[in-house]
Amino acid sequence: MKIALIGCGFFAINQLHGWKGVDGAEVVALCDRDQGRLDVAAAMFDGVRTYTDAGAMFAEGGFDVVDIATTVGSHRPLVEMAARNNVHVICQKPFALTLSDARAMVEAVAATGKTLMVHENFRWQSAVRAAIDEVRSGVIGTPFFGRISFRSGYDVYSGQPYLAEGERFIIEDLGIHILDISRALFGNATRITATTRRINPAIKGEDVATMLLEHEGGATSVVDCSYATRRAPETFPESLLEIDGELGTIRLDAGYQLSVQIGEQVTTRDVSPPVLPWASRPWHNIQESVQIIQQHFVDCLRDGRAPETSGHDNLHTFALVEAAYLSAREHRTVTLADL
Ligand code: NAD
Ligand code: 89Y
Repeated sequence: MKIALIGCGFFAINQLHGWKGVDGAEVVALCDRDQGRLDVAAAMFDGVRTYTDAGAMFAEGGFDVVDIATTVGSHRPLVEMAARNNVHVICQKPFALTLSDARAMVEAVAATGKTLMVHENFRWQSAVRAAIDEVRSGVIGTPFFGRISFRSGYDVYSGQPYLAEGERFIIEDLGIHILDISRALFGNATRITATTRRINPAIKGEDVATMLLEHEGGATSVVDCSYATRRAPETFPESLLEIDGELGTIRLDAGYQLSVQIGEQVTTRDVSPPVLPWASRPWHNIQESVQIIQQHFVDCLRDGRAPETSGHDNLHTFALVEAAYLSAREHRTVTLADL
């Protein structure tokens, strides 16, 4: 698979390192409007073609997949450009600005018969995946309750200044991942109730969100996110999990400790992610998941199956984001089927 990447910014550097470690993929073209960022990314690859204009890159072609790593405002035009040029697409989260944009983007790629995956990587973090695998194995029976918790005081604004500037922050940026983990564990949600707060006066959007979800299978989950929580140990960027099933419980605790309890029997194992050669703490957890989701995408294309976080699948996660903001704004429970 020949890969072209658009948007060589803060996070794309991880994606570029990730692609180097993926079997069956080769980065052949890079695009960024910013020549300086383009040059930094291009230095990672011998003989890569570079462009400051995505249209020019598509016009020259020569790649099978476009990996869109820009911020959300450009996702719809770039996904639609990719569809017009008949290539497979990976697009970073948040997939779109609105649910109607997201639906149009999914339709545009579906009409070409190509594959669209949203880069929704948190469910692929190896520690989170270990918990998902335990749930899916049925070891604790049918889950009836879950808490997925992400609470931190880590300064995310210095690396991603735009996070401090948008009307929306934590649900759209981070909560989207945590809601997606909840879907991976418990299936689609039918209703959501949310509250939001802004604690940090230096930012525009909300930095705290607490969400209650009812799932189709009958489970209830609590998804809570905060970037206003000072605590030791600082757990960024760990998602902590508690899952109660009819036969037992699963917990992913701070420090990547996974416990499975069946009756009185508790088994705890260390599921710490490796620090890949190009990665650095504390981001290594996220960085590893980037390479895993990229390999998953290539494997899915090779096997002719849909990626777990296909564009179609991600509409459910994206709808939860929209519904959470609506719920918080109108102080009411939102039924997903109404969106
Ligand atoms: P960034 O602003 O650092 O980088 C974006 C780059 O895209 C910039 O260099 C900009 O010049 C370029 N760009 C924008 N529009 C363009 C266009 N039309 N054509 C060519 N280049 C264009 O942003 P970032 O922090 O790297 O975030 C990028 C995306 O990654 C966001 O959607 C963010 O939410 C997401 N992200 C995901 C994770 C994750 O774990 N999945 C983590 C961090 C960020
Ligand atoms: O942008 C966010 C993401 O997707 O993961 C963590 C992050 O970088 C900051 O919240």
